[in-house]
Amino acid sequence: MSDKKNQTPGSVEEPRGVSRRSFLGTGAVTGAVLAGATALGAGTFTRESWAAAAKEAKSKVHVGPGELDEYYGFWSGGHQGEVRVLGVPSMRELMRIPVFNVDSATGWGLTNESKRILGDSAKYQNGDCHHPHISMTDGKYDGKYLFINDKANSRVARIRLDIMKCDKILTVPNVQAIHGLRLQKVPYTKYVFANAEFVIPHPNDGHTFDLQDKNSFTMFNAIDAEKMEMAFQVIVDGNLDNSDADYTGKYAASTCYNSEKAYDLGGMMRNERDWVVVFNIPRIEAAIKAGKFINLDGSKVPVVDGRKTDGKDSEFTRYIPVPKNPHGLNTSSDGKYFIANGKLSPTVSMIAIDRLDDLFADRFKDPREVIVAEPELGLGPLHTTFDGRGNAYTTLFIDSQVVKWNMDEAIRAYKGEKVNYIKQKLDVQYQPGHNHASLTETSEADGKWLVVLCKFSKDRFLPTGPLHPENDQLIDISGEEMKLVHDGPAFAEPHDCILARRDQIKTQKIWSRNDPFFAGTVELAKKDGINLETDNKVIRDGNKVRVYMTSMAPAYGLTEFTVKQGNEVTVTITNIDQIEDVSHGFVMTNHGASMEISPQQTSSITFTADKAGLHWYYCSWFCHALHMEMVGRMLVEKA
Ligand code: CUK
Ligand code: CUA
Ligand code: CA
Repeated sequence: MSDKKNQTPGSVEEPRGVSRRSFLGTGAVTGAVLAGATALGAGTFTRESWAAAAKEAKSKVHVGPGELDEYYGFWSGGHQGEVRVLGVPSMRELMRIPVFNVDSATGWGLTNESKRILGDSAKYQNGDCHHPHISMTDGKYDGKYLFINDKANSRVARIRLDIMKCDKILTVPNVQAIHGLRLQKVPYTKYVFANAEFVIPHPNDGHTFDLQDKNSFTMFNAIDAEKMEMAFQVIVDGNLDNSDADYTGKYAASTCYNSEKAYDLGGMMRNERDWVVVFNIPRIEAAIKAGKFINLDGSKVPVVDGRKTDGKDSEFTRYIPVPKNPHGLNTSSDGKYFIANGKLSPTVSMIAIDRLDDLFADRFKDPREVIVAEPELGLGPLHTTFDGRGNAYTTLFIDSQVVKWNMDEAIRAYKGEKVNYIKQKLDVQYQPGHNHASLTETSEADGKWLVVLCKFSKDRFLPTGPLHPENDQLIDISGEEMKLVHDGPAFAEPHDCILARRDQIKTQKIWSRNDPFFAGTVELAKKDGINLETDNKVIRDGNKVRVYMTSMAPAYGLTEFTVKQGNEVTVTITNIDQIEDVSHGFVMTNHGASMEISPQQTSSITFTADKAGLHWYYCSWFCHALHMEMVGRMLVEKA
């Protein structure tokens, strides 16, 4: 049961921290003040109140042995670089999908198949994922793909949800730090919209540090979701943080916290207002079709200029001033609003999407006429999510709370009516960033579960040394009152997650032999005249040796082969088991080589046989009673 003082029914006034808010209201907030406020923001609980809440919660989230979860959750792995698959509400981790990291178990980043997908970017072994999003058709998840950004190396990756493997990675040209990422919802996910966060000079050839120059800017990026190629880029004023798309297919919007184009804390907080920039997708498409675009810094991607000229808007964009360093941008599941979360302002700004046509037709004197409410919610609003029943849930980073509020009532209050739009404030542990309600990004938001991704766990778990896990909390929102039901430790700041109904995700149980994931390897084998399902052969090609074998529990098709010292050895294995769940592995001891070969999969890995001697290889996936005996030997003859 949640604690009485967490609920502020009917109260628009923030019960505590008023002085802190006035601090934040001034233009002179410094990093130190912010950090101080952060440290103050938590701690109104008792061990007893947790214990009571925990007892009631247990029955709700209990998914018994052998039972299946109702929802798939896809979690960003943060700066660890992977995507994790969880079952909700049990919060059990089901799988990990390596993307921007190197994975020892599956061989991601080591195998030839993964290196082909990673392309040039294989040289980076780190990534920083924030925003996982599932492809949509008519505003509903179609279960085909999941897309995720890499802020660290400016990439966007696609995961095929039928096999839960990454199949495409694109480095976005001429920008730095892909952060906000969202998908077109309607009519289908034609575009992946990706914000590049940092302003850089163009060309970025080392000629200047100057960010105020007119050739210093960042760009909004649209990627063709099916081809995973760049579709277009839009130059913007200021910088870009988070984004979302609407339910008409016409508009996308992004927050900007650095309208100042500053490089320091004080500078980035100078303006009382930054903005939300709205992109008119049909106008951008039309301009590109008509050839009205430029190319930038040696890239072939069509670029249009969405900046203002002498205070006049471009045809492609509109800038809507909103208070102070906004962060999250969320489209309400009823399709009516873009909601910008104030961060340094205690408010969120509700932008009426049905006024955007008029905004682009220049029918308003002030672009802020599209704002239909600016409810005051608490300190540090970062992200908002929706239950499909007219309520919104906003994380308050500094207050360490989630606030439930009603959107219609907030609009009435903005018009001057005396309504209490705040329904409840619930303490979370601690400092929440994203929150995500089940199916919230679609027209089917069902208001059952809310996941809150807390940046600090402090005392919630057994201590793990100086580095603490984050705390991903599960909240039951099916009733009138939010109820915290589960604490889930998570590694390295997941930032964001997404929940889909389990019937929306359809996976294959074993690989198809003609899956494109390893088609490149099958192609190479064909050139060697190999039948992968039956042949166990060594092909010698100068300094290169290609070893082909099958695997079937509990044996490899080849239990020995011989190479010369210095040879470049490629081992290609086809798992001819047809039984679900019988995955094999291949590890060549002392050679840094390891990979997964699941039923009907072909995998290959290349290494240098640089040490003369006998080297055992073995199966790493426990596949059979005689799994330990699933071994072979490579003899490396002295050069
Ligand atoms: S961001 Cu991290 S809490 Cu990258 Cu979506 Cu807001
Ligand atoms: Cu095959 Cu263990
Ligand atoms: Ca700012």
